[in-house]
Amino acid sequence: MRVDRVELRRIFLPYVAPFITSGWREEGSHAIIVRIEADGIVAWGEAPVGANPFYNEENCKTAWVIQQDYLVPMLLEADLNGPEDVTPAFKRVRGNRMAKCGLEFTMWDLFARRAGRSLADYLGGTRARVPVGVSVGIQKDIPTLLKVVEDYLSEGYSRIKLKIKPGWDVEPTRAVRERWPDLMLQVDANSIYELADAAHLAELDPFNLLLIEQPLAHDDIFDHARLKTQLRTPLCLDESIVSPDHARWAIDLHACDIINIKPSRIGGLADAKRIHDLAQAAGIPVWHGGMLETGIGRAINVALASLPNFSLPGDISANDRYFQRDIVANPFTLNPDSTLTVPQGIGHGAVVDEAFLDEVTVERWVAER
Ligand code: OSB
Ligand code: MG
Repeated sequence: MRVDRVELRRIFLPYVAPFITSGWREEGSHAIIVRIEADGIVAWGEAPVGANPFYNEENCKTAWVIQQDYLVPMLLEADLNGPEDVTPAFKRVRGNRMAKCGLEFTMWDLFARRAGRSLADYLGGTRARVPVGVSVGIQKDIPTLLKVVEDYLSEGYSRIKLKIKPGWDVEPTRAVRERWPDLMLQVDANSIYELADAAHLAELDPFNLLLIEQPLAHDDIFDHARLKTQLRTPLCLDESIVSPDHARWAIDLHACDIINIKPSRIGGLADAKRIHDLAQAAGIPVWHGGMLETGIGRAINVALASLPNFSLPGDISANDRYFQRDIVANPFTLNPDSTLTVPQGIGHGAVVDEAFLDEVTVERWVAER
């Protein structure tokens, strides 16, 4: 199959509240929204890039340039037999996985639609509902944090992740754990610590956390293997796992107990599925991370999270946790059991609100064959 037309949009869609981690603060989504036409079918996707290269090396401007100058021309040249052919077609472009994912996701939606199947079913999903939680950014003080967590729990979320950093780690985690002794609780450091901080990180061990996510450098595997021997809390990698090879290296080196899968970080759904499968074969649980996606990326994440080895709740909250108004007409709502329902319609199932998308579009670009 040949692609006929690709339309890219940079958007800005404000969050309900700024999102603050150990390394950055963002006020809204700077995602690139992708629309592709092929074989008379229209499909949509999203590259959930941010304003700054503080999570990984990319930002919304680098992804925009790489898509226009390299990836879209390569896609228009390619003859695709299925969505698995997209990543190989981009092979000459090193890295830039977020730029790649926006196009790759859209082609999965397109092929699923062509097959008349839901994306979840097309990917091999087995669940009708996926368990989810909330990732809580760094707050100004502990009373504020307790109030924010309490509000999410009263909305029905049953798992909370706390962003941590030096000076905001043991005490806030202790405060949340003391207030809710049975809560499913985990923490995420976004690469701010060093191996020399191992004894400090071990102070989190008494809090019965599900996991600690990415304490050390964004591109490290070796030191995480060292650190893991010094912690009782299960160690989870996010930033470090950018490909199936990285997952294999981390598993072989015993650098993690658990893997966070974000298909955007990995450059697409095909490689994300490979990581899911190899982790399952190795007995390593995975869970679905998030990049504060719009409703389009969120629907894609929900579809992937319906695969069988996603065994912990995902960072895939309902749309209203992120945006007052989203660019889709059918946002997810939280079920009382802290799950989201996997869409059963054709493709990923997100219905784009094109009029509102126009309102939040900052820049638009089109290429045709
Ligand atoms: O490290 O998991 C992360 C958001 C942006 C970039 C990195 C991360 C996050 C989150 C939010 O934790 C997860 C979500 O709710 O989308
Ligand atoms: Mg993370």
